[in-house]
Amino acid sequence: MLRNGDVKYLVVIPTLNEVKAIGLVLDEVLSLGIPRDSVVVVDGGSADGTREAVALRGVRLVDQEGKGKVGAVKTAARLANGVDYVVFLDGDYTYPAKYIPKLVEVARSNGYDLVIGARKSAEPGAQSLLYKLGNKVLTKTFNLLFGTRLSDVLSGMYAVRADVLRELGFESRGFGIESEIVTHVVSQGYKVHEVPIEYRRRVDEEGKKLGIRHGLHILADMVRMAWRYNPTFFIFFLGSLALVVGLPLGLYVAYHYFFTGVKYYVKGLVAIILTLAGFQSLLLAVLSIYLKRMELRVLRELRRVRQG
Ligand SMILES: Nc1nc2c(ncn2[C@@H]2O[C@H](COP(=O)(O)OP(=O)(O)OP(=O)(O)O)[C@@H](O)[C@H]2O)c(=O)[nH]1
Ligand SMILES: [Mg+2]
Repeated sequence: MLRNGDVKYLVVIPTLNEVKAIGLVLDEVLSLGIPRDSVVVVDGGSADGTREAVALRGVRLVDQEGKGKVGAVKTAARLANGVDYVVFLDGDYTYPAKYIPKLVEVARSNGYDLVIGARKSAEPGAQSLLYKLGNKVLTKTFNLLFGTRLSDVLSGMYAVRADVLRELGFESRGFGIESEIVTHVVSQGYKVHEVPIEYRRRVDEEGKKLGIRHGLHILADMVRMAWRYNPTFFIFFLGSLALVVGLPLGLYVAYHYFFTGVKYYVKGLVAIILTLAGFQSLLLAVLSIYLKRMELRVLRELRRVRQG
């Protein structure tokens, strides 16, 4: 496998019916001097000549296990034995391959576990308004849920440490895999970094697979993973909600009790329960932040000890 300084990496290109683009992608990757045996196409069952285009260039093609892009990444994790990093790159010629060595170099020299190629400038027409908006909303939601400040969580181009990739549960569906990787990385105290890259328009507009439904799936997966990896946000949110309703209601009941003599028993009881539950949730959220910080410290220390 390829060495970049003293790191080995494997370039993985997931494809599903990308016959018009995959040849361009492979030619671009190989033109960088990356050896053929460091490149693998993980295919999801293309039936349009993609497989032949790959074979023509002497690049290895592996059939993915399971379904969806998540299946391709899972397969890649299995293939990445003996390398330090895996660099993913979509097979639709939208991501410039020239950033492959840079992503690895930035990861290696700074000790980052994940380096995302963040789409900073897009060729006109590369992203529809809806696509752009969806991407922004999902990235902002991710930042809110996990306390990060990333700009492109769903990028299809990134370098990730191979052993970190192998730790994943692969529980997301399809295109949610990118956010699952970032979730795992940030919640286990690994280090993530972004490198700005450009984004091209698809060569094959008809090859588009993403729609609103996919965006909603990604969102649902994010929330599910936040609940499991980092419930602080939810406890805080529910607690705040209870207080926002409970406190004014309590004031209303108290006002009438003292100034008009009207006694609201049920409303009073509800206000007390909501206010108490709200305060307790906020305290719990603080506690869980401390626990999370402690977990991260322990994990980092464990890793340091293991590395000797
Ligand atoms: N192996 C595999 N690859 C897939 C699968 N679904 C999509 N891909 C590939 O994953 C990459 C990203 O998919 P795209 O459809 O380009 O998704 P996107 O870039 O978010 O959105 P558009 O380019 O606008 O469609 C492409 O190279 C696809 O061919 C799948 O089920 N299995
Ligand atoms: Mg694409």
